[in-house]
Amino acid sequence: MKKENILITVALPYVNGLPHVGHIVGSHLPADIYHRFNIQAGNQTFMIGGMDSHGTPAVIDAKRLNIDIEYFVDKMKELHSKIYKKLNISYDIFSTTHTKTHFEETQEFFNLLNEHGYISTGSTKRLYCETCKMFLADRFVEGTCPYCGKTANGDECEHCCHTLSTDMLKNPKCKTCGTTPILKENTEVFLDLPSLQKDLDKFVETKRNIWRPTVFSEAKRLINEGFNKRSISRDINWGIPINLKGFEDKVFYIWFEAPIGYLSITKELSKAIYNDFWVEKNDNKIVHFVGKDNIQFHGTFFPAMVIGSKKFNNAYNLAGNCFANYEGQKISKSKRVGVFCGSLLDPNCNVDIDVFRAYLTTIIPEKKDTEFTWADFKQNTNAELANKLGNFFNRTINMINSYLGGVVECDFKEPQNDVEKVAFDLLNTLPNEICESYKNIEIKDAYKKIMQLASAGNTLLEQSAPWAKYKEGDLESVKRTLYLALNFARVITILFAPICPSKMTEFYNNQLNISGSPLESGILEHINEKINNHKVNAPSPLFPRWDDKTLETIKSELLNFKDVEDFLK
Ligand code: B3M
Ligand code: ZN
Repeated sequence: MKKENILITVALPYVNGLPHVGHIVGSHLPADIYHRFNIQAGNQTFMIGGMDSHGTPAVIDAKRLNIDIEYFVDKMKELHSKIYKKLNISYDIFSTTHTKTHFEETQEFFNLLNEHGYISTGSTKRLYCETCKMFLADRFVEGTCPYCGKTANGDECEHCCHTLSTDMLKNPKCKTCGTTPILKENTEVFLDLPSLQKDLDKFVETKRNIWRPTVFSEAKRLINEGFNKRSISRDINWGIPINLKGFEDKVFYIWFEAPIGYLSITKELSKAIYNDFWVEKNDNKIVHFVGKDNIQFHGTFFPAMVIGSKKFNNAYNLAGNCFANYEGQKISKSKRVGVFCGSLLDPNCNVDIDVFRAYLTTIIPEKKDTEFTWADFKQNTNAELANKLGNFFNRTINMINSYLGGVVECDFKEPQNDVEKVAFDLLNTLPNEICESYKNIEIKDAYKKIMQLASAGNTLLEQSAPWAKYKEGDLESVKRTLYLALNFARVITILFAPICPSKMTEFYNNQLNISGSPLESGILEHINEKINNHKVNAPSPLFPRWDDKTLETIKSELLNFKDVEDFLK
């Protein structure tokens, strides 16, 4: 297979909060699994991310906590990094938009857009708070959403996901003091989206069969609605100063500069990688992983900026997800609905990360909204991990030890009966299908098929009954069955490793007794090879079953809510 170069970007989390499971399944986890799979496939793959450190959310939070904003964003980056590390998310770099590199990259990007005539200035009436003596940008104001009637911030409605501008809010109020703002003339910098619309539409059309249907249709819907010029300046003193005469005391709108963070963070990783992906014209692929509320910006606004730059490359794919809910409700920090990842940093949190990742993989909202429930978490752990996969592994290693002294040696040329034939065919076809699913970023599908392999392994053992054959003295049959079972186990271990990296590595080395890593570069080129004349080690259970008490313990550890203030004291 031809090798590819892939740059994976993960939506840059806002600095004003810690991630919850919705964020993890919406971007970080699928990106990580895709990253690990591509390394296995022998592709040159990088994964980048970082803190979205500017904008009104940061200002508001630092003020609320009464701490220096520089210190605040630094600390938040550290906390986020720790959480992703704990979850075994394999970032090559997790940086921030608050770097010199990013300031320069943003200002250069702006210059390009300006040179090509896509920037204009003008004055507009904007909400102004006479008590606070300031224009109320984005989250400094809240009011009633014109689309759904619920309370929304000035930049977006969390309820219906519409992007808003502050003037669209009904009954606006200053978030700091509650005053009803007045309209006051303000000078602003605009990005000329209408002149980019046609080229954007052309670009999006090329994605008809590449982007997921949900992502493609959302971008098309927005393009068909049409764009106005979009203000990219904000009247706050935290962010990247606008490098345009007369506007130096304003900063860039966060959604203008944050996506440029993908470029600057790649540059921090390596100048050569930056050129290779963002500048050179070649077959390299950039793939964005984003949650539902980020689809519009990554499907329209940012690609339009990239087109307008006439220099940089747009992403090849946009893996936009839907929402993950929690026990029938929308995840909400203010209502404490959901699992929030601050809890993972508590030293007493002993949740097995691979078991957690495995369940989270089953609720990646690839095609539609999904649901986190404790009952499903337990069910997945017991029925899939323990009973299906773990049990198959354990029985296989156990029987190889009991009946064959730990060594599988078998001259298996072709299947000799129907049971063997079914197993042998699956062993030779399913792995390729699983790789296809991973490649197409259909990770849930890959998961299901891996479990299908484990089931097929169990069926093989059931129907061949090596324990009975052993008693009958038919050692040849025992060998044939366990040869197949061992090879099933090897293949499953490698293919499940992107999802459960620690457990699969442990099983691969310690029980299957294969050296190296199941995640090593290029390993999938050998996926269809068989091992033989091989000695395994002693068995040991990999995935313990949970009873209700275990579930309660896990639940209390994961629901041990820890917010920013718990770490910044
Ligand atoms: N920070 C929104 C979010 O955290 C935003 C993403 C930026 S990606 C360039 O959901
Ligand atoms: Zn709304």
